[in-house]
Amino acid sequence: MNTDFNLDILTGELEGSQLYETLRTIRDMEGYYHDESAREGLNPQTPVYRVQAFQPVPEGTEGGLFFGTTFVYPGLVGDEYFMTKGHFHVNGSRSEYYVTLAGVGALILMDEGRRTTVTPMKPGSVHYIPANTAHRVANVGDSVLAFMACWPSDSGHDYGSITSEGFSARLRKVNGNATLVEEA
Ligand code: PAN
Ligand code: ZN
Repeated sequence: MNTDFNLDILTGELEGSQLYETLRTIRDMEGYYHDESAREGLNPQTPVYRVQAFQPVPEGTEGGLFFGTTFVYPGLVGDEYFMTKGHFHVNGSRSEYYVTLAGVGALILMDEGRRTTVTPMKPGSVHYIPANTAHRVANVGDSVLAFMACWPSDSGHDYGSITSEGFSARLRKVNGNATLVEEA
């Protein structure tokens, strides 16, 4: 297998022969936003984010690393910014790096005690996501937010606890400002 590929460090675009592509549209985001009726009012085909990933070993392999770029499009569902679903790693000890390449956003982290914090993302910002920490990214700007990520190939993605319990706080646009609002 060819284990080299190219990253455009300005846009985040990956180029290579063996990349996985995932597109998440408004239709795919059922249950993730605070205002479900606002989501239902949007065109279901509207792109929310796209992921390109390089996975040189089978998912679940111990000791391997995966690499990917996520592009989060600008937009709102009600007053909540377009964002990734967010997840815990199934293998909770697995951590991850995010590096922002383009746009402005926010990294939303929630630890096992359901304490949620937010960190600004801008080109060049590097973020270490510790073990046992749910992670989600929101685009708070008017252009595409691109960030690259590197994570262990045996991390796994647990979305179920996000759809059932959610994060304890959400990033919402309040009086024009991105504001972390605790869930009622
Ligand atoms: C990232 C995410 C990517 C999409 O590669 O998988 O940004 O977000 P969701 O997986 O929450 O939809 C990562 O954190 N990998 O572990
Ligand atoms: Zn992850």
